[in-house]
Amino acid sequence: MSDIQWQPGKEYREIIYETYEGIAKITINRPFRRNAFTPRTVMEMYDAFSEARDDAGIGVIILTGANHGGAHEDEAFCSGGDQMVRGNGGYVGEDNIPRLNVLDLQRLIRVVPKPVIAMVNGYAIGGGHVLHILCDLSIAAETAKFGQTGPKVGSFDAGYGAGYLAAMVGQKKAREIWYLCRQYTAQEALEMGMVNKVVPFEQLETETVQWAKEMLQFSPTALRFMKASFNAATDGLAGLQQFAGDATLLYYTSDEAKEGRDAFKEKRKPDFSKFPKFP
Ligand code: S0N
Repeated sequence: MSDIQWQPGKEYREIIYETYEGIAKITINRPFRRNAFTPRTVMEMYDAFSEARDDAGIGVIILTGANHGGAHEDEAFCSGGDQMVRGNGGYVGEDNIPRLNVLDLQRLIRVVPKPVIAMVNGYAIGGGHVLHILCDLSIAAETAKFGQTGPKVGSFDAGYGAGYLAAMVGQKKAREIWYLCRQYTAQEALEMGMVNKVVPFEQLETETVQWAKEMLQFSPTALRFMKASFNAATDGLAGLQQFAGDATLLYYTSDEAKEGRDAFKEKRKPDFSKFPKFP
């Protein structure tokens, strides 16, 4: 897809984790099922996103799907939950426990304090469509297709999959997407405002990495606060918690906060008088 020299990272069974010059790439690797996710796929993605979050050398994360190498029109980003392992109370993994653990992953994509780009190489359908919606940015191949299928296949995502989608494309369009279960072209997704850029399939990775590199030149703290700020506007108290946590992190690095800590450890009264009371 490109000549970028990705370095292999932690090994998984159902995904691939790679890095390149401050960028982590997480690839769902189940092309034979259009990159549908099982509980294990989701657990591995959760682990990989945590890995990228904890690595101070990583500034941007890319989420994509593995190509099977056929016609570009047949490739998939992710086709949602794997219907073959869907039990009566969720998706059933090797431990026989039915789970809806993609919800944990959705939260992590939201709160990881680094921009996440969905590199949409093909079908983004069902729970896979929700994953691209949740990423900070989406860059799509011209041949990618987008849509929800819940009402057709007996499932629904009434959380981010509904409310956040509506915040993005508007109430009427979001209802159309869910009520009619149609598929939309990349160009239509661009016009709806749920994709940032559409490029020829062959240029997808180069373009996505270029976007990542541009962001890597900028202040990571500024990007972190902007992400938290956008989330705070849509995520209620959970969004505010993320924003407030980032403010606390910044405060911890100040001499003012250190004075409180040091005074406690030195068993003395803290002296905050020297710190400015800005207007
Ligand atoms: C993606 C589609 C449109 C591609 O069509 P195409 O190119 O004609 O390929 P197919 O021949 O259909 O597929 C090729 C092979 O891949 C298998 N496959 C495709 N998708 C899945 C899938 N989702 N699960 C399992 N297998 C899949 C096909 O069966 C075929 O295999 P073979 O060759 O052996 O016959 C088309 O494939 C399509 O429409 N796929 C289904 C899309 C779908 O309905 N997905 C599920 C939607 N629901 C969810 O994602 C659940 C949401 C969710 O996770 C969630 C949300 C909120 C709260 C909790 C949850 C939760 O459940 O965890």
